[in-house]
Amino acid sequence: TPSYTCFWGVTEHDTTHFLTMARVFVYGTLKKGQPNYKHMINTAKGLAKFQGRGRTVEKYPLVIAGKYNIPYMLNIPGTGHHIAGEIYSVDEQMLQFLDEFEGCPDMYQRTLMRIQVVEWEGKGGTGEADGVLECFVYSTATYPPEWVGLPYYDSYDSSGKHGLSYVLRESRE
Ligand code: PCA
Repeated sequence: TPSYTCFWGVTEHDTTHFLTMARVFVYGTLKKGQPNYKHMINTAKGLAKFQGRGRTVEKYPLVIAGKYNIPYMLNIPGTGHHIAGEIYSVDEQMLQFLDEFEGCPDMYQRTLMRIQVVEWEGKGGTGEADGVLECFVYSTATYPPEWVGLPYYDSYDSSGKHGLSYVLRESRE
């Protein structure tokens, strides 16, 4: 009987990077269909393997802020909504790219948060009995205080009815 090795949801078929894979939960422009998803599938930046959908166990304020209409999860647990997003396993190269791309640690800080798995990709469980995973998330604690007064969302869509269209990095002045 063949036995399966499964580390952080990465199966034997792609264990070449298993020592350095990290779980990342994305809730903003890095999600499928959003303006920066292209970076997640650019193998020149490293590897990102989609693992499923999730939502934050804690509530947080998700706002769209600044002149470029950037989505930010404010690091204020207990305020706002459970935030919907996607769970990826990423290698060290992609994690390094994402840190730089997200302006970490100035704009966002990457911290571990508990994520409830909503829908898992493919067969097999998460490796956690209760379906809750610790994932890295880019949220911010370095925001202007007035952002707390902006509308809070429970999921992000750049073309949502809020009408605040995201300005790509390459289009900013
Ligand atoms: N990019 C990161 C943080 C917010 C954003 O637009 C993400 O999608 O999770």
